[in-house]
Amino acid sequence: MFEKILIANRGEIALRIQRACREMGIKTVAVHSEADAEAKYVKLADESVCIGPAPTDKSYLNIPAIISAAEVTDSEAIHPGYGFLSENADFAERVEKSGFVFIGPRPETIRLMGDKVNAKNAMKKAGVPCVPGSDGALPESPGEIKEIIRAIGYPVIIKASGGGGGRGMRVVHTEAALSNAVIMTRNEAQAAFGNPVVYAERFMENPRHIEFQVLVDEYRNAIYLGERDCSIQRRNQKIIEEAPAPGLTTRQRDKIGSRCADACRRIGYRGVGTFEFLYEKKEFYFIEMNTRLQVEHPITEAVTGIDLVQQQIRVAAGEKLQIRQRDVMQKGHAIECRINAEDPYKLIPCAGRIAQYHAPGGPGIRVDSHIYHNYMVPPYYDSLIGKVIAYGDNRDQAIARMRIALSEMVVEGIMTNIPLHLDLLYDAAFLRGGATIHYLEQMLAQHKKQG
Ligand code: MV4
Repeated sequence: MFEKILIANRGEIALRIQRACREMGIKTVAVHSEADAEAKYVKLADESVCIGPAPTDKSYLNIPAIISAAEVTDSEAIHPGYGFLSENADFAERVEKSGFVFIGPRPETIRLMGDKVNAKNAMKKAGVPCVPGSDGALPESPGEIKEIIRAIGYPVIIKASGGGGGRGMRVVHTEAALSNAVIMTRNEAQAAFGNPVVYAERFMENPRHIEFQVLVDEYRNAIYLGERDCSIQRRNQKIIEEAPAPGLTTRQRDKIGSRCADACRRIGYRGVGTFEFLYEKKEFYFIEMNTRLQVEHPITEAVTGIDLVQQQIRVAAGEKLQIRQRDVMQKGHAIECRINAEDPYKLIPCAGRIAQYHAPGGPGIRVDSHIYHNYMVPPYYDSLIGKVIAYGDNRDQAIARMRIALSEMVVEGIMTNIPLHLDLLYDAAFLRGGATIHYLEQMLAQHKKQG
C-alpha cells in the first residue's frame, strides 16, 4: 500500500480524498495555487507545495509543476480527483512515465472513452444499449450525411467525438438545417477539442439522466454499485442528485448494471467509472462514460456503504476487490444538494469571505465541504463550496432530513443556492420523483413569470 499520495486537486474533493488517505494511514501531499494557500486541506496535509499562481492553467492544470511536486515530496501515487486533469490521458501517461501511480484507469482507456465515437462502438459491442444514430463518425459527403440522418429520423443531435459533458452539440430539426449544422459543429469541435470528428444521434426530447457506478480491479473483477438520477440540472450543471433512481425496478437495475460491468471486463477497465444514460419510456440509452470519480459519489457510498475513494486507492495499489456483486446491497435512499457560491436565480457566481458558517448535522446528514468561518471563497474556480448529503430509510425521510439540514445551514458573507434547493425540496413535481432533465429550467421559467 502507498505511504504517500499527492492530491492533484482543490476544494471539497481534495479534503474528501485526504480523509480517505488518513483513514488508511497514508500520508498526504496537498498541492495548491497561491489563492488556496489558506485552504483547509492544505493545513491538514502532511506536506503542501505551492504549484503556481491562481489561474488554473498556471496551477491545477500545470502538469510539470504537479509532477515536480510529487518528486520533491517523494509521493508514490497521484489522485486527480474530478475535473482539472482527471480525464487527461496525457497527464496520466506522464505521471506513469515519471514513475508514479496514476489513481485511475490506464491512459489508453481514458483516451478511448474520451473519444465518444470509439466509446459508443465499444459499448455497442458489449451489449450496452446505445442511442440510435450514425454508425460511427459522420462521413464528409453531404449526400451521404443526408441519407444517414433520414434513416435515423429528425430531430437529431450532432455531437463532437472529442466533446462530452454538453460541449460541442447541436440539435437539428429539419433537413434544410442539416449541412450547416454539421459544418458549424465540426468547426467548433476542431477549435475546442482539436478533433473535427462528429457523429449523430436521434434527439431525445425529454429524458431523465441516470448514471451507473462501476468499480473494477486490475484482475478484471468488475461490479456495479447501482445508479444515480442526475436529472435536476441546469446548463449541464447538476444541482441535486439521488440514489436510487425513483421508479427503477431491481430487474432494470441488474440488467443494465451487469451490462456495464461486462463492458468493463471487455475493455480492461480499472478503477471507478460512470456510465451515463438517457432514460425515456422505460428504456436506457448509453451516451458516454466518465473515467473519473464524480462529484456525486457520496450518495452511492451512502446507499451501498462502500467507500469509493478507498476502493480507488486499493485498486491502484494492485489489490484484488474484496467485494463480489452478490455482496452489493443498496439500502435506503440518499440525496445530494450541491452548495454553490452563486446567486441561484441570476446564476452569477459570487466569491467573498464567509462571515458566518454553521454546518448542519443530525441523523443521516453528511457535509463534504472545505469552507470555514472567515474562509475567502476565491473567484478563480468553480463555485462549488460544498455538498450536503441526506440519507434515509426511504426517499421521503431523505427529503425530510435534507429540508431540516438546509434550513439549519448558515453561510453568510456570500450568496448561495440554498434557497433554490429549498424551492425544489418543496416542489410537487420534484416530490413525485422522476423529473426529467428539462424540469429545473421549466420551473425557473415559471418562477420568472410569477416574478
Ligand atoms: C443527448 C440529449 C438528447 N438526446 N443526446 C448533454 C451532455 C452530455 N452528457 C450529453 N447530453 C445530452 N445528450 C441525445 N441523443 C440531451 C443531452 C442533454 C443532457 C443530458 C443529460 C443531462 C443534462 C442534459 C442537458 C442538456 C442536454
